[in-house]
Amino acid sequence: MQIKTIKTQAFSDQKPGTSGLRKKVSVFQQPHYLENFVQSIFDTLIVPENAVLTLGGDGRFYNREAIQVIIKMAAANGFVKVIVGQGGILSTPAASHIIRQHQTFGGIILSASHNPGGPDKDFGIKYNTANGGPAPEKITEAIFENSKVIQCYKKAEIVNIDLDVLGETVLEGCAVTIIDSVHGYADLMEGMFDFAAIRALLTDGFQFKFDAMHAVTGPYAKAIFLDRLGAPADSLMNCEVTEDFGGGHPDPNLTYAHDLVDIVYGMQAPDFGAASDGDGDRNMILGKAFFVTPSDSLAIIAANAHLIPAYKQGIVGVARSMPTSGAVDRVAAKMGIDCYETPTGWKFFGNLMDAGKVTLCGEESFGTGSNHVREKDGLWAVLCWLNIIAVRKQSVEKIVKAHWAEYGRNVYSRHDYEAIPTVKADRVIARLRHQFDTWIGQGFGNYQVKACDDFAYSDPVDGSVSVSQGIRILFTDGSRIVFRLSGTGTRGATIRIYLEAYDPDVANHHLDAQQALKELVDIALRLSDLIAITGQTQPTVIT
Ligand code: VG1
Ligand code: CO
Repeated sequence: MQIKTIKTQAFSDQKPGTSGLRKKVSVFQQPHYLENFVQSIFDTLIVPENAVLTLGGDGRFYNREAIQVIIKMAAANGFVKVIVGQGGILSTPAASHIIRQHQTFGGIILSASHNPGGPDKDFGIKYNTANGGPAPEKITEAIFENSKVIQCYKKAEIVNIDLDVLGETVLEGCAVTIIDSVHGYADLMEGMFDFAAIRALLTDGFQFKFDAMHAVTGPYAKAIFLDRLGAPADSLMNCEVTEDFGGGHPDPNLTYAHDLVDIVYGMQAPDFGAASDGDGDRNMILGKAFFVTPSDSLAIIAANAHLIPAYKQGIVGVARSMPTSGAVDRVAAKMGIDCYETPTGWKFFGNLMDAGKVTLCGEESFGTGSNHVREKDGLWAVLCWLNIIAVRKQSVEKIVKAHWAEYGRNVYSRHDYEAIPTVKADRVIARLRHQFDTWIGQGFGNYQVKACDDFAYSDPVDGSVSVSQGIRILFTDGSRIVFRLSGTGTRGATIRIYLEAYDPDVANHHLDAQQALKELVDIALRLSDLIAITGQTQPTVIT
């Protein structure tokens, strides 16, 4: 195999964010841009002999081109084999599973997740390690350092691989294997859940609707819900993967999954609705005209996990990202298991799962998962709910309200202010950081501040410390306001305000979350001075 060493110049903007490097497609299309980042990944790793790489993406625009480039670079950088999902397709959880199942050295996942796709939209790339999870911060930081000093990259002079034909192409020194993108993952799911009970539910009049949002879970949903579970074909919507995700924003929340939301809140509402995001790791769970917050979903799955075959022996512990509501903490306390609070991003859960400290984990951003892989997993969450419903034979709303009655309700919402000029967003955060000490002990309306900090996390497994993970204002009644800057946006900066009010009283449970949180919103805006600094009077997205 001929290997070409190509001279290049460093780009200064290749710092991986919460979940890899995300940029506009046009940025990735600059000469050497993708190659530089991929070489920076490989330069960070000590690739052993016989190393195998897993490779796939969510099918968005530029996926196929990037895969051809990465195959050539992996071959030139000493990988003896690259396992690629057919058509270049692998959902993020499926890629995590393949890394683990085939014990590959690592994997490269091409996705900008819930960000829109298309020639003038977003693309992304991230590296996952041998445990199947996103590379930890020390690796992503090393990749960034390498990207700043890179001078050349290596590419094998080989022909493009036909990504659509299953099987192995043996090139001199490196084999490329195209595998079925869905099969192994569907087997994993079938082994974890009570498919017979779910099949009985779905074929017995229970109305189910799943929206793949024109993104990667389409083929997975067909294989699992139609072929293996016998759901009627019209249970699925938007299940053809297109390079621009149907021109939509593949983010499963009440704002962007409007096709599904209209149905679930309409005259012919099904019993259960669910959606997943661009790369298949997020999920939204809905009942008949009823929305389940992701934080509640995590808590309810934890409380009912014993009903699912994979967890019938119980769960060892749970973890949630810091901004995620404390609903799961209450379940853990009652079960007498540990609950960990980590910074935002799935990479922080990996160590806890590898060390056997947690079984389930989740984030308020529509991410839920378990130790079956090392990524959040949208379809897995949907199957959890279907399995729980099949056993409990109750509606989504009934299950949630019974949960609130038992544990109290953590009323929750996130307000996002997107596309703010970076300097202004930084000013909002800097101001908060500067002032929060003075608020401790002060009263604001019905709320009194107990503590404030800038969240820092010390990993209980490897001792690594991550600082500046979000400003927390904690009130004496258990309510919270959290401010954080997004690490996944590609346009300016995004300020996220996370609002949580603990409500122990069942009588208030009919309350609309936005109403219940109104006073906290006012306090958040007042303390941050966000409107005056940014000029933005309303959040762009509320979830
Ligand atoms: C967002 C979410 C975070 C999630 C991350 C990646 O990050 O808030 O919880 O882990 O996206 O999810 P940020 O930094 O923009 O708040 V995905 O589905 O984009 O891989
Ligand atoms: Co995602």
